[in-house]
Amino acid sequence: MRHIAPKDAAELDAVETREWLESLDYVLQTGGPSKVARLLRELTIHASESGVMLPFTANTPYINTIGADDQALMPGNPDLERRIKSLVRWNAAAMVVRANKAAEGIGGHISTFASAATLYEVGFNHFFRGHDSDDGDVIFFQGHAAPGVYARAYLEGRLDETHLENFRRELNAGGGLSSYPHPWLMPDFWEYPTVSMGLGPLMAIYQARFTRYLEDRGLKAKSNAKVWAFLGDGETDEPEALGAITLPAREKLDNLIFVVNCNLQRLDGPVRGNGQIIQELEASFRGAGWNVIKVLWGREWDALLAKDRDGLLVKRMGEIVDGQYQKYAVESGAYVREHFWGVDPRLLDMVKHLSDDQLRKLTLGGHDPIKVYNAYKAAVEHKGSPTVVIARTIKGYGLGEAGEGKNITHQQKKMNDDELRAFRTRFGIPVSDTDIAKAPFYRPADDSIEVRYLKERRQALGGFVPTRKTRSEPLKPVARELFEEFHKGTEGRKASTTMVAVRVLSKLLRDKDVGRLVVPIVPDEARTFGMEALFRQVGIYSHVGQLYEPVDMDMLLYYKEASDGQILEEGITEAGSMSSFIAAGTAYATHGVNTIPFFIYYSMFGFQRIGDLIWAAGDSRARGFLLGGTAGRTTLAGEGLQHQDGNSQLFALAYPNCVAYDPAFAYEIAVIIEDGIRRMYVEQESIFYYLTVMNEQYAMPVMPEGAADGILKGLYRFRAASKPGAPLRAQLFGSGAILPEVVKAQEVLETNYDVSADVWSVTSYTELYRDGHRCERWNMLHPAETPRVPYVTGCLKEAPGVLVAASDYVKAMPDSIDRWLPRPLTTLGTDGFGRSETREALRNFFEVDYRYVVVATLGALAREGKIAVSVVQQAIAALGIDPEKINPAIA
Ligand SMILES: Cc1ncc(C[n+]2csc(CCOP(=O)(O)OP(=O)(O)O)c2C)c(N)n1
Ligand SMILES: [Mg+2]
Repeated sequence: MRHIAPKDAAELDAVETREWLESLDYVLQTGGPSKVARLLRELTIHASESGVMLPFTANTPYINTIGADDQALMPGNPDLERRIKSLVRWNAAAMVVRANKAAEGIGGHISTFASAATLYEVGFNHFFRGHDSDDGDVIFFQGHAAPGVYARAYLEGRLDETHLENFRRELNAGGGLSSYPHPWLMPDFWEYPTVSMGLGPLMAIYQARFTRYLEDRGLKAKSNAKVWAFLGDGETDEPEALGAITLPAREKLDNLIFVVNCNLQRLDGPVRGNGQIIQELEASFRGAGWNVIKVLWGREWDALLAKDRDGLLVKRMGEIVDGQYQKYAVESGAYVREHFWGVDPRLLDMVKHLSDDQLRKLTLGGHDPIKVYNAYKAAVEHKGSPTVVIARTIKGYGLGEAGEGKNITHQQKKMNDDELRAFRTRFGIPVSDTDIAKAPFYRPADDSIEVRYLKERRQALGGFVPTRKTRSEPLKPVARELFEEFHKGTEGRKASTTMVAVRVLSKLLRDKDVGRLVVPIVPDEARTFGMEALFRQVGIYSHVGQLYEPVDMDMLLYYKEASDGQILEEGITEAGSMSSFIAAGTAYATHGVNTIPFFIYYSMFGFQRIGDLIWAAGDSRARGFLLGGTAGRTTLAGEGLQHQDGNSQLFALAYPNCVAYDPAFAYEIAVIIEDGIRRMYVEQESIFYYLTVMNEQYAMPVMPEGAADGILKGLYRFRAASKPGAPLRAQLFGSGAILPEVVKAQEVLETNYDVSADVWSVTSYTELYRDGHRCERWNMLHPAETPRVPYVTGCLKEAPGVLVAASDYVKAMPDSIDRWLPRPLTTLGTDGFGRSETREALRNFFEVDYRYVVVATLGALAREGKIAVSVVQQAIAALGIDPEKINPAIA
């Protein structure tokens, strides 16, 4: 074989490549893209049949997905839009700078919005539809970009200078602005909270899915509304951000658009200094089945790419790692020429007509309105799958020396006079040098062409965005008859509170008024909770219906999927289910539909696992019922440490608008749910409910006369002492499945120890605790007035004897009300890690069965000198308790 010099080989390669490319161009010109695609497919097959192993890649080259030739012209007035954008930029930055001048440490972010301004402004001027239109979009704004959204609302005349002045000073006179999107704090403005990174994109996915659900079930007219989620590239590190992206592709949610602002930086530094976040994201989203649109290069690059016949530039673009790209962003044009272009004389040649300054100013795709417009246009027109727009930007764009592209930029909250002046000049803001130090806000007059333009645009697009308001009418109360069967008890038949809750749910689903509004949500656990009858009764929601014959078709309760199915069977994702809960629980505002979600799940995987989403539900003013199933540390037998929940009631206490109950009996559940629907959907309170329900079966008693009020307040006397005048007295508190143990203890105390006890059902320590503090606070602030008496104090003030509480949750629950009781409370609870064991063994281990209630009561009586210590010792022995057993709290 003839020896070929390496140089010749390279040239041959180049010639060969060019020939292939020219052939391809010919096919493209004569046959069009589909023919090219077919040929490439054939080639791939042929190559692999011939033993060629093609490396897998889910990536396309490091260039814009939409080529310059395929671009549409941008409507509107680009110059005016640029001017408006500059004003938004200025006011957003001024807001943060001023907040940090007035009060040290108040914080705020300039750089996030600076990088995303074009991404938002193109949306505001051309795409985001307000709720006044039938197609109102739902937009999840990146939390740290909030200053930009406020700045725009200021130009729109929706916020005034006082608001901006009080950014991050929500308690200041005149009204302030919350740091981030919080519907709880700004209920007329923000729709959804996003600042806990990762939750926005996740909630957006389920919001898009829930919109489809409403449409498919006929609860809302079909529309073209979109759900937009804006997120940071660093944010995609959060498992929640990308963890559910297969769902919208599977469900073909073309009403969902993600926009990832790839400024290549997170808080501390580069997102993927040694890699390329854009390519990584592209591969993930393409792999998941999304329509991916990369917007990497601004219009100035089009001409350069057109010259790139041999693909040298594209290759060079694709081989630079992000840390290096960030370096180019902060360096001079000469540096970029030498280091980026200088690797190949042919590349250098391409840019020889550009000055260093021009070279430095070549814009990126995410800063070019035409590129962004085309990406969004393609996204909203795309059918059959969700779209992600991956836009490349520079963090702190426009800040120059104050932080553009620098690692510190995320934290930059201040700008000195020089930096402000430079920023002003760059964006042409009419603020004089003398005023610059004050960083004044600037809004053109109402009849200025800028303000008129932006208002016209918003009007054409269906009103201001974001705007939150309640768009539904209050419901009528659910008819009392529905709940009455539960007040009567089960006449000795055993049932669990889970069975009762599911029966209430099933009856609600049949109700002619609220039935269709009920949204059962379950993460692959319906059978665990005995809900499988609902599969058939109302069907499992699936947009496409059921494309297969279910294996259990011949059974009564077969697995029925239907496009108008009502159950959201989410699969094994509590986070996804909770996001559905948020979508359904806020539909009264977002969609004008009063859907009532019931999300039932393994209680341990609720607050403990997805507490941040539950917090977001509270912030979002979501309504509905969370049902923590298989709850109770000792009630759930067998499952062990990871499953047995003795914590969730404690966690729930910290969620301000979560009303939590640990009910024991059927009628308690019925009373709570009936009242919950009334408070949330009739009275329109911004609260949601948490009920723990158990799988232990026991007979459900008849509701005692007049118990309803106490059930709701958190405490009522379930069974009075049979000998109220007895010398030895006690008050026993029990909750949930531990209440029957307490009732048993009452009997043993009476029979064997002559102690006569009242038994109280504590349905909610949380409610008692809140009421106690409410009264105390009022008393503190009104010292001259008759003190208010906490409900629990009022109930117990005359009650004689020692006080003992037992619950299946941590001891902190009963302890939380101790201060409002007439005497100290002896507490039994389940602090510690669970165990795989029988219920009986668990209750012995955690010291919460009737025997411990007896011993605790006797011990308290002994401490008061009412009985001899030896009686307690004898009881310990007689009841088979080992006083030297290990302490479950630390075992
Ligand atoms: C769950 C969570 N963890 C941490 C933070 C703190 N945090 C706020 S912004 C930020 C960096 C954001 O980077 P990126 O997502 O790339 O957004 P950018 O500002 O660059 O647009 C971090 C870590 C947070 N808000 N939420
Ligand atoms: Mg970033």
